[in-house]
Amino acid sequence: MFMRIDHVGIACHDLEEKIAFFERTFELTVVAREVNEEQGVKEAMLHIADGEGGGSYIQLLEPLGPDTPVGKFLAKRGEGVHHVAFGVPDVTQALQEIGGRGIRLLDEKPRHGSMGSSIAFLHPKDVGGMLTELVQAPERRA
Ligand code: V0V
Ligand code: CO
Repeated sequence: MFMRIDHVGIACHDLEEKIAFFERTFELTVVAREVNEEQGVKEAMLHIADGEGGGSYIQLLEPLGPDTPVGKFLAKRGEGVHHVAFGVPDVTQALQEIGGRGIRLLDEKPRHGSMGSSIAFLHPKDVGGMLTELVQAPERRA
């Protein structure tokens, strides 16, 4: 079901400051930036590697406000790992299969994610305390 780890999401107060830290400390490069109103974040993807089915990234997340998933997380827990995202070939099918195994789905259907992907989240309480995201890469156009 999981093809790879697509990204690890890290919650931070100041996106620009964290990007600069990751660039100078780990020599990573930002390959995409987006404001995602629906998810309540301003985010940046830093490229790690390319593999079969897509790349892997660090995703830095700054909340658009306190009453958003990442805003609440920062207030409660402070900066740090917010979620782990797994690459799947078909996010709709993966949701059906995982939901059928009794895991609570935070999204019944896929939503818009970084770099044109389709994403959906699983409840952290049902996955050993880890907020889990499923990512389907966008269709490649010839
Ligand atoms: C909350 N909890 C977490 C957690 N956030 N546990 C692990 N990791 C997290 N990130 C725990 C929390 O401590 C509570 O446990 C319990 O879950 C319920 O949390 P809550 O504070 O009562 O509820 P909320 O309102 O904070 O909601 C939490 C959930 C929410 C996870 C339901 O954040 C959500 O729907 N997230 C999915 C969307 C999202 O995170 N979007 C931002 C990334 P205790 O204290 O009761 O034990 S967007 C993104 O990744 C994009 C765009 C992309 O990849 O392209
Ligand atoms: Co993510």
